[in-house]
Amino acid sequence: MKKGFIFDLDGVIVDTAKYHYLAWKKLANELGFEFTKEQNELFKGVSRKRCLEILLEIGKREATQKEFDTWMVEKNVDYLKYIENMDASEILPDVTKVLSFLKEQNIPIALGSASKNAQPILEKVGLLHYFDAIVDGNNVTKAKPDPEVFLLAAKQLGVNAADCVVFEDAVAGVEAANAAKMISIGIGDQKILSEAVHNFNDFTEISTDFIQELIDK
Ligand code: B16
Ligand code: MG
Repeated sequence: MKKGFIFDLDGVIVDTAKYHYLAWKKLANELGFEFTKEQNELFKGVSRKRCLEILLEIGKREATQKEFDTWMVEKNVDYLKYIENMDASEILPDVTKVLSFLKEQNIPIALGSASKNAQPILEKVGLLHYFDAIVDGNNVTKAKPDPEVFLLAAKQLGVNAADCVVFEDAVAGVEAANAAKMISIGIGDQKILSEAVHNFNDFTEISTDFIQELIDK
């Protein structure tokens, strides 16, 4: 059966969580409260809108619809400034090794990200050409843990959901991959991502032999 591989972006291909953190922290500080790195963990894989809702809960702040919309834009304007100078040096270790191996085997590759900034980031770091399909926050109506993003990616690749492998760093993302009946691979802390079918700290621990086994299964 033809296999497809789906990559999350933030935390899997690049560490943009640090830039999201700086932009959310700036907004929190402007609104008069603190926002810690630990709290930023809650934002991984979560849509921008949901992140702002959580931020306001943390700061115990009410917002009118107009304020909410303004802060969403403000955070993204700041985030775009932080990612403006991203380049290939920000690709996480051995991600390119796995992408190149899949490409050599003619295995279709998709991006499945909650971010609305996914495509420009892939362009900046020079990885866009690896991807046969890009499904991101601009294409879906339901956020992870809903499987919509990954099911749409599988559809665009022309691969059955059950024949897809998903690399994810967020609990919501692993849940979404499992809900889509895909093979979930957790990238990061195994204790946090315990629901994943396979776990690795990062791509340096993933051998091409292991990828080949997934392709041949
Ligand atoms: P944006 P992923 C997610 O990307 C991030 O993990 C999450 O922290 C962020 O809020 C979300 O994208 C939306 O990003 O504001 O750029 O649309 O991990 O699903 O690739
Ligand atoms: Mg992620």
